[in-house]
Amino acid sequence: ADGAPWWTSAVVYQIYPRSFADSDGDGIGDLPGIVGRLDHLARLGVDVIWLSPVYRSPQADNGYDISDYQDIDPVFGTLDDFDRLLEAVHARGMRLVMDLVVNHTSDEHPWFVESRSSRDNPKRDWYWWRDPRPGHRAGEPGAEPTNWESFFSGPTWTLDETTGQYYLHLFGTKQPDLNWENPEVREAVYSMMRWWLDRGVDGFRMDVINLISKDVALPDATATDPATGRGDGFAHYAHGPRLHEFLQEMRREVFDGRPGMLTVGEMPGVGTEEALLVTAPARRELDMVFQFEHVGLDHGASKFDPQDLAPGALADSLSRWQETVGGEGWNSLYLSNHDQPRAVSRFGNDGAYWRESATALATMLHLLRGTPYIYQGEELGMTNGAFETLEDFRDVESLNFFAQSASTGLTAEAVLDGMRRNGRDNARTPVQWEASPGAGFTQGASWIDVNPNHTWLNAEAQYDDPRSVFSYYRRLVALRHEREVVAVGDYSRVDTGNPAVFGFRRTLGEQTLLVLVNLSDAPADDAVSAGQDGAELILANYEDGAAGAVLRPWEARVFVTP
Ligand code: ISL
Repeated sequence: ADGAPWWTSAVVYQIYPRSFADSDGDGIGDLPGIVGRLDHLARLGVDVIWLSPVYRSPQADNGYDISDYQDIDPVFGTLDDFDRLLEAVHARGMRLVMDLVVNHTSDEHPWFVESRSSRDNPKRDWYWWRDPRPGHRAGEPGAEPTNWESFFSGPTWTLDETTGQYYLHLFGTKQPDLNWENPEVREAVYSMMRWWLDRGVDGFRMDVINLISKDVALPDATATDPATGRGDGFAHYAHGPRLHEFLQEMRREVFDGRPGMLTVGEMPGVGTEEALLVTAPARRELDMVFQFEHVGLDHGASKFDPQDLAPGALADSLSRWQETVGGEGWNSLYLSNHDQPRAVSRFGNDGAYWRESATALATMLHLLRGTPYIYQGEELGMTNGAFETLEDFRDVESLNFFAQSASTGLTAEAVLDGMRRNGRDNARTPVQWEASPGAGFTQGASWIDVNPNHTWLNAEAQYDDPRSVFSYYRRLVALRHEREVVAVGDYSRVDTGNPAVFGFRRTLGEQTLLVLVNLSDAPADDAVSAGQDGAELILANYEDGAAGAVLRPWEARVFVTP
């Protein structure tokens, strides 16, 4: 659209390299593996690849713990492999966006190794070091400088014996938080970012970027869990007083004079007001953010205590973000990524209505206002993993939670059930390319089990099938390229009289797109009458198109006028 940024009509595809394609048979995906599968992305028609971290890393959190920002981890390849990938991506007219993990580093990063070496090391202040709580002996339970619970269970502080002080880590013990208050830290990060842009990358997805500014007083959480004595410190370590200042500074220092870039900030717990501030173009912060409201709807006491969603809850949440952020600001649209269970298993019905619900959810997501993200395998309708025992899981978040749950009174079976439903490993089983053992992902032994359903659910089986989930995703991606109304049309909700049926309109000038999606297993009467007068059906996910006024289970129809 005239004057609209390029990414309004773009679709982004996320690659989690560990699980995408393994070229050397070590059971772990790698960069040459990605190059070998780029035709898949070209066929799908996506515009941008977001590559999850491939930097040098001890892999304590699968690369979200970086020990060298300017090198590639040997499990993924070399810098030369990276340059070849970038060239191949550009040759196909796509862009490549790197993952930027700068709230924390690995404890094996030279910056941290120096910082921990002595209290007066010049890099001491690059991280958050604090004395034990007054009146407590270093190392005893409760001596941590704050009572915060970390994202990966346990305290957010670990004692370093060398200097008798604690360091802050909002995630795992091997992921110490950088101190963004120190201008040297910020300059080091910006110069590393410029180095990648100079190499040719097209922007960054910024990991937990809303956590870089903290309340420097580091206040305790007020509510605590009696079982652990710890609580949620989010109010003190997220959206701190200098967040917007840091983002604006980064924009000036890194992105000024470089058009065509993409910046997307991952912001767990962000609300609509803050998201609008970050994405309103005039404020010059980020292009868009990942918000978490809709992926928290089914969380109970924790994410491992999943609850069933009320009908309409998903649509209500997404609709509210459309109305509050999507006009002046901009939304990222996603249902899955490497941290979330598979969308079709979580929000759809991966049994009786597998194909219908995968395509219904996709219709909803891709026709909202914002930039859609496809997570690898979602375009095939990949489902949650088949994890039987504890030994089948790999993720540090799940394993730490399981270890801690023994002391919090939950039964092992209940926790395992939660991990099966909501654990991050669900998203991390290998991409299913073929029916063969190893699913075309690897010739070796995969680092995490391939889903047994790859025998029928795989890319090869879907490419030439016009009814496949893959073919449907192709049409959705193409629609955004072909129709301006999809890219930049205004959003308004349509009341369908049935909470399970999500209806919305997109309008641009005289043109209107009407989207009706039944997000349930039950047929919905009369849901269609709203849209039929004079409108042309341009997309539907049941073979016989628009038959009658009843929307069948997980049926989606898209009309355009005039
Ligand atoms: O996965 C989550 C839901 O429980 C979040 O807590 C997640 O850890 C959070 O969204 C931050 O995610 C990002 O940073 C983490 C990393 O483990 C995730 O993979 C990454 O996407 C720490 O770098």
